[in-house]
Amino acid sequence: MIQIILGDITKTRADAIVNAANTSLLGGGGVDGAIHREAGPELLAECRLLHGCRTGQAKLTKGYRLPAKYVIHTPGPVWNGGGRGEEELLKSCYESCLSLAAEHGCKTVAFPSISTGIYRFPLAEAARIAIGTIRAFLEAHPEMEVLMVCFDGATKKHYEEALKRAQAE
Ligand code: AR6
Repeated sequence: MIQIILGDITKTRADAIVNAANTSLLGGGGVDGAIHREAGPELLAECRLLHGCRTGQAKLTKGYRLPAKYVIHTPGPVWNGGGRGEEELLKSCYESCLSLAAEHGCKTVAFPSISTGIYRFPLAEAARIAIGTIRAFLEAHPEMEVLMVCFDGATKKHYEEALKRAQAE
């Protein structure tokens, strides 16, 4: 099942929350900054041991002071006009995070809107890719539940619209 909610992912009770990170995995602004702030310094200490992550891939840490058990860190693609593999890379972020969550026995996984903030990925396009990829994964893993945690109303609207369209197909 996919649920789309308005909220702050650092407060979300899920087995795993996803961090829209950068390839250093050493923190940053946006949701990444908020997750590190709430999780506490132990998160950064564990991230230092991971030696970064490639765009479109994912790595897992504990959640420390967060309500979530795990944080799955994934660097999304920076939008550069769409001709640099952005779509495939964004799809790969969602797939990599969901596979890692399943491997660790997570039943509930919460995602932020990867790449649509500082990385400027167009929202409608990103929502379509995210929803399509999550739905395909859930067909093979019906026991899992995915929450899309949107930080603002415009983002939520785009994900709801993408879900409605996918369900109508
Ligand atoms: N809960 C849920 N969503 C949030 C929260 C929150 N607490 N805070 C922000 N968002 P962004 P990106 C939303 O910029 O585009 C960092 O510096 C935000 O409104 O966080 O993938 C990293 O280190 C937007 O809808 O991530 C990278 O360098 C969405 O999360 C870079 O930013 C993603 O926005 C990654 O950029």
